[in-house]
Amino acid sequence: MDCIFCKIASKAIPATLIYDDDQIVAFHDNAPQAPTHILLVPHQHIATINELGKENSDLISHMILTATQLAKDLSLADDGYRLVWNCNRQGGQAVYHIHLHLLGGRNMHWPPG
Ligand code: DGP
Repeated sequence: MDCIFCKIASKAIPATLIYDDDQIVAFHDNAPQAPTHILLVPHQHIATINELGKENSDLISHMILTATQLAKDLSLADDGYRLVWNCNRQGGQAVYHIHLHLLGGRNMHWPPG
C-alpha cells in the first residue's frame, strides 16, 4: 500500500481526524489554501473521480453531505464555502486517491486559478 491517503484512512500513519466513519475520514489539509481547508477521503482506494460509477453513488453522496455538515458545524455555511474535486493533471490533482476539498473562511475567486 503506497498511497498516503490509504495510510491516513486506515490509520497506518497518525493523523488528526476530524471525522471518521466506516466509509470516510476527514482531516485538515497540510498545505491549506484557506483558513479552513479540510479533505474528505474514502477508505476505498479510487484513483480519480473518472473511475466513479453508479455503484459509488452512496459514497459520493455521503462525502458531500458530510462536507456540508462539517461546514455547518464550523460556522462556514452562512458566509459560504467551496467544495472542490480535482481530477488528473490539468485539474490539479496531486494525490491519486479521490478526495473532496472543503475550503472556507475567505472570499473565493472565480474563475478559480
Ligand atoms: P489535490 O491537488 O486535489 O490532489 O490535493 C491534495 C491535497 O492533499 C493537497 O492540498 C495537500 C494534501 N496532502 C497531501 N499529502 C498530505 C498528507 O500527508 N497529509 C495531509 N493532511 N494533507 C496532505
